[in-house]
Amino acid sequence: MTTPALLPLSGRRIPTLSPGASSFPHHRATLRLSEKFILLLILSAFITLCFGAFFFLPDNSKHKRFDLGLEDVLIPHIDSPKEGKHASGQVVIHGQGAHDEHRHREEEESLRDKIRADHERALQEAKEKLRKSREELQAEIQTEKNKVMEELKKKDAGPKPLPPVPMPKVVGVSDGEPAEPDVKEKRDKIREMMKHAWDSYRQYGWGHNELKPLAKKGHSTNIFGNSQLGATIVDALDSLYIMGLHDEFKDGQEWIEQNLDFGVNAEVSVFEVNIRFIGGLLAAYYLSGQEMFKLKAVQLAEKLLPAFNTPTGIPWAMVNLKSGVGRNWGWASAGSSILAEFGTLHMEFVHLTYLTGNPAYYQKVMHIRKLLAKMDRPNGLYPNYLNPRTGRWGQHHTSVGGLGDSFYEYLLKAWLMSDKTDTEARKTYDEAIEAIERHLIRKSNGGLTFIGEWKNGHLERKMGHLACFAGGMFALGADGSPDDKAGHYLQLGAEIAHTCHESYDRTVLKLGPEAFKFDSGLEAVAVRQNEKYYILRPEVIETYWYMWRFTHDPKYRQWGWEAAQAIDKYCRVSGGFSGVKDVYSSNPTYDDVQQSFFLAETLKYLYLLFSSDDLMPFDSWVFNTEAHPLPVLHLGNITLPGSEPSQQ
Ligand code: DMJ
Repeated sequence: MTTPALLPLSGRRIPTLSPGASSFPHHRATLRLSEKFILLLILSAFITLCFGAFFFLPDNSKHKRFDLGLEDVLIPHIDSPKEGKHASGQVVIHGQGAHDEHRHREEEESLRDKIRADHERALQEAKEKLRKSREELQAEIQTEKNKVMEELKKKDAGPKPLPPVPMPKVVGVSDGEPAEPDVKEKRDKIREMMKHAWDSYRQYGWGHNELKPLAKKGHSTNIFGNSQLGATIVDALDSLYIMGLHDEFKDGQEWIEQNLDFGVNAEVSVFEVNIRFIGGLLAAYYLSGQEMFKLKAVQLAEKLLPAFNTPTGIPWAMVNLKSGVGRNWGWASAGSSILAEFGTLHMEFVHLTYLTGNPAYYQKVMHIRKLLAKMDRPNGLYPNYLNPRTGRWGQHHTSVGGLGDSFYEYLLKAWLMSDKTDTEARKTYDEAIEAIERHLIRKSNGGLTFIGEWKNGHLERKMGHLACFAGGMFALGADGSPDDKAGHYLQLGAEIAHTCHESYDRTVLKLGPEAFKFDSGLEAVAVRQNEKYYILRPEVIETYWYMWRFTHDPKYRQWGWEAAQAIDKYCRVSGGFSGVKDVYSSNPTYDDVQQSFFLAETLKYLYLLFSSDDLMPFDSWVFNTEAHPLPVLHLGNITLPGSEPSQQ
């Protein structure tokens, strides 16, 4: 048997004595050994106790150390004149006798309890907060999710239908074949020109915005951003329909259905997109009854709405279709928006509200009208520039041509389109036209009536091709004008038509220049080289058509035919139709652009000029500024959403 060694607390079993093993001679030695053993045992038990005491001290004592540390950090205010702090951070009580010491201990204890309670409460609150924020976060995520779902649902369902509003009666979409064979022949020729323009675009520029008829490829300008939105397809659709080119119409319809997507990263002109795309899609919808066109128009209109997010509600000229960020043209006076742009939204936007039941469109354009009505007008004239941030006019330039033109046109047409119930629009138009006549319209020495441009109190005796549309506008507005001036305005329309015809007739190509002067012995001719171009514009032919409808004077058909022949002779190329750079040159160069408005307007007006009046009659249809026909809204007792007095 080996002598048991005092084993450390290693867990090995301590050996015991066997009962039958003791005898006296060994007794003393045995006893001594036992005593030693017992002593060792007691000693080891004591050491164990000390160790245990160290490791198993009550929590409380550890907390005390921790609490003291916290006190140091959290409550420096426990310092008092009587108390100082030890370098270790422990509170040192300067002795004042046993009683004081006891009292201090009690105070300290209660202070600790308070701190502990505060601490626990703070912890609890923090936990609560964390738990609450998470919930809030979840709630926010849920709200976002719901919104997206709603949007998706809305998208799926398309625009909200407007149940009680009847579809306007689509009348007058007849063949319009003229009785006279020679007129029919001319009309057929116009249809053939349309087909050449369309087929060329179909072949060389399909899906692009416009066509380069000489290069035989697609073309686009900054008004459409760097996009391929098929502007020519949308702009041409209703002309194709009216001309009975149904296969071509179907082709365009299919392209729009499958390809026209407005979620593109393109900065477009709000005005151009409105008059060409929204106007074109709405007209295609009303003519064909195909819902798809309406849905596309509404999708696009939604993309334009962010342009109205300006301090005044006057929209930016351009908007990025994807981001919704808007801005103005860099060239516009003092960051201004342009009168003819923000003032040429009314017709389309009223129709959008009518068709969708969404008051937003109507409210946006009515807001513009109300804002303009409140502003001072120099000499009763509307300047072309208005700053959308400040709501102040920019340069005091007024024009019935570029930058001003269709603002006046839409005032009149808002009245006509409302079945003559929007008398506010009519009154605004009458007042504006009166001021224009007083300050801008003059007779040249040779007896030609022209519309000049007003620049800071000075009349520039120059008229743009664009201003030639006004002949048709004066004739269209004659009926209903104040003070029995219908005859006067019809006459004014005829005079403008005559002047504009002269601007064509005095050129070599028999096509009108971009701008012409009445100055220094000059009458209706362009002076500057950069004003001698003709880019397939419609305004002069547009006026011939209106004048024809109101007077049936054969000269208007004659003048229209002259223009059609000149276009066919000088602008036609194998890849479509091109603008020309100098109408005074017998050997003109081409600009190599087939503008989308050539198909939308120029050829449409020509076709209507050689059709009978029962095709698209004026009492049922109003043409937007891009010649897209929109039906007159016979609203009767229907109130447009958003037009209720409280919402205006
Ligand atoms: C067309 O886009 C519209 O008629 C617009 O109002 C101004 N001019 C162009 C064509 O010239």
